[in-house]
Amino acid sequence: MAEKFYITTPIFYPNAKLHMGHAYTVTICDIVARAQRLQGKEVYFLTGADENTGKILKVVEEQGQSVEEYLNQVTENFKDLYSKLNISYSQFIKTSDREKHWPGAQALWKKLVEAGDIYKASYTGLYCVGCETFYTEKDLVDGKCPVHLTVPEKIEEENYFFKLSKYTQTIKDRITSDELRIFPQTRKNEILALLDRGLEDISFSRPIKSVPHGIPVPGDESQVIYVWCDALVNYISALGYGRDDVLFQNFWPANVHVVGKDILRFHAAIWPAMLLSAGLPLPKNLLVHGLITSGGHKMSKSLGNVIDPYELIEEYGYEAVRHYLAREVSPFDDGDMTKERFKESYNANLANGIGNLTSRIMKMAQDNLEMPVQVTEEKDMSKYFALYDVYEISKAGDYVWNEVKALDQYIQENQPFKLIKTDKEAGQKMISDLVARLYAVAQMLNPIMPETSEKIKTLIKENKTPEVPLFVRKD
Ligand code: ME8
Repeated sequence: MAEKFYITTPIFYPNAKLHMGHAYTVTICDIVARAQRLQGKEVYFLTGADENTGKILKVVEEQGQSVEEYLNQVTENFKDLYSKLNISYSQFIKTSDREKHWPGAQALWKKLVEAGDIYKASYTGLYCVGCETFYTEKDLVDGKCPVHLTVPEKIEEENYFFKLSKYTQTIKDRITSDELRIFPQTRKNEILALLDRGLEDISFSRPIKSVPHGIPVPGDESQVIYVWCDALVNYISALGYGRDDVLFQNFWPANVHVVGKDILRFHAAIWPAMLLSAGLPLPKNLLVHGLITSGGHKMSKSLGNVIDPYELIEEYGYEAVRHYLAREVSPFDDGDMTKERFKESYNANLANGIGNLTSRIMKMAQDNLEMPVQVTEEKDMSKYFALYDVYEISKAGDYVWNEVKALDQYIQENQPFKLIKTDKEAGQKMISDLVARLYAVAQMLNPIMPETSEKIKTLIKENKTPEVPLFVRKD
């Protein structure tokens, strides 16, 4: 039976349009998913929307839509971007889905109760609805939420609390021992430092009036499950936890949750604690990527520097966007992106790089070989795929482009187009070898640029030069 591989993206909030940052997360997940499939694994790739948030209420009211209509529209928008980026997800989970998500969320809640980890308490706190998080005075900057720069709401209410503090040591042990492995090391250190300071119990429910479309707390209809508790459960509810758990049995624990560094604490502390409380295995890996900035600043509407993936897809094609995200943004650090840098990389790596190389080699092949080169699928690409196992996505991209460069250099130094005139047999052999190496490049390219990979393979199988260049230089 094929080895299983379960990978997830965060489920995104539906109150704003997806931008390049979201595109980054789903694209690197897709690249990892495709790399695993190529190695023969059975992959389950989950994504979705985090819908039970109070953030949407204002927008819904302004637009005069029902919550359901609004959410369905947003889902269509999310799916549209995923399809434009050729994201090979298995399921899109919506947390408003009463059939697929609610039973899991409520079943998990009951497990927390059974473990004695839920208790009622009065609470006074500062809540930022943008973050869906409580803050303390000392977290604030000039009295404002450090992320949204808005004054948080002062809340006084009776809530259900989760005994997060109880799990501090166990989580610390699991992370230290890499049973729950966190990539990169810097994020592992960051969460370990947080755990050293100790975790505090956390409010895990809200009054139903704050999120009327939220999931009711089992046994207390006046409260809804806190949106982060509800959202994290998506990773198992989507697999049927709490209803029909065939997929759950097959795919849990997740091989990797991919998240941005902004939500590290939720995934490396709160989620593991919930799983421990419910007696469930922890995910194996957490890939915590950095955030994409634009021209050195956080992307924001007011700065006018939000990079819209649609615009770049329209101008350069979606595979150019996948290429940029895979290669030019480190999966472990923040990465800056500008339209100028995008164009430079496109011209150097795609138009003048792989596009030009394919034309050069296939022109020589078409003109000088009587038959297509008999290529075989290279099975042993272990060195290349090993990079994906440790989420070195941009290094994997570089690995492919190093071979592109090596082929360019080989042609320049050995000039097969001249050799063929003086020694036909030797010239043909050299060109055939180049074609075979180009085929290996196409194979490696598959996770990053699946369509270009197929195009090159087809050209090789038909012994043809591309009728139009694969990538046209932009000026
Ligand atoms: O936090 N660069 O949703 P969200 C890179 N619903 N990635 C970015 C980014 C940027 N500039 N901006 C956003 C939530 N992201 C919760 C998640 S999961 C159970 C619930 C990506 O819509 C990145 O993956 O605010 C980040 O973690 C996520 O979007 C936050 O998305």
